[in-house]
Amino acid sequence: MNRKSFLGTIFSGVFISKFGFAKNAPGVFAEPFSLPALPYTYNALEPHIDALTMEIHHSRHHQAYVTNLNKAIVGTPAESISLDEIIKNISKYPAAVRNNGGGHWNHSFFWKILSPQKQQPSEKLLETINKNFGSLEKLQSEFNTAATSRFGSGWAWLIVQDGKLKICSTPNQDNPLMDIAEVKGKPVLGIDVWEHAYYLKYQNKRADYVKAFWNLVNWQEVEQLMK
Ligand code: MN3
Repeated sequence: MNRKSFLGTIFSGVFISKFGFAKNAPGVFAEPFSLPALPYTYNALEPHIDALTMEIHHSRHHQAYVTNLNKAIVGTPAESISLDEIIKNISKYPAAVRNNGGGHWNHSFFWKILSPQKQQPSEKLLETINKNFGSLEKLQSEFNTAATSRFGSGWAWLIVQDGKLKICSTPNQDNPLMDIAEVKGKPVLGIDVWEHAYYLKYQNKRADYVKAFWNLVNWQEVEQLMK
């Protein structure tokens, strides 16, 4: 069943979107993609990420990626293709799909790997980290370098590539799942280093934002993503 016929059978109620988030089905004429609800409140990540930044980031920036992605695919075959499939074959799509589809995927991912409660990686995850990087500190230092040295806007990532953990970064709203990515793999952790993600609180001090990010990592989710 494609997305359109599915929406045609469901007039209201809750279902799971192709991205895996529960959402309300607004009706037959729903746009294909919609903004996932945050799994916590806007102020939940204080003091590391302030409430106003979270509100603008989610309700305006992420919403704009969703709105513009829907505009870019309306009337095209992409309307009935999952976002993961679109991302995997992104070289076949116009820039508007790459930028906004990437924006929607990356932000949906980002909200899930943040946690209001400070977490420690499990013993098992630490073992894997030690095997790949030597220590958690070394992983963090390599990740921080990728995040702070990404020129302009983009993301830094921890990925699984051929069973190994690696650090990489991408420009704009690209990600390592895209066929055009320089370094490819499955993201298990990522940080948005666009200025809109940190400027209100940290201004030009991206390194301080990256350092604060480690207080928010949802290690349970990271471990889950590695399976
Ligand atoms: Mn962003």
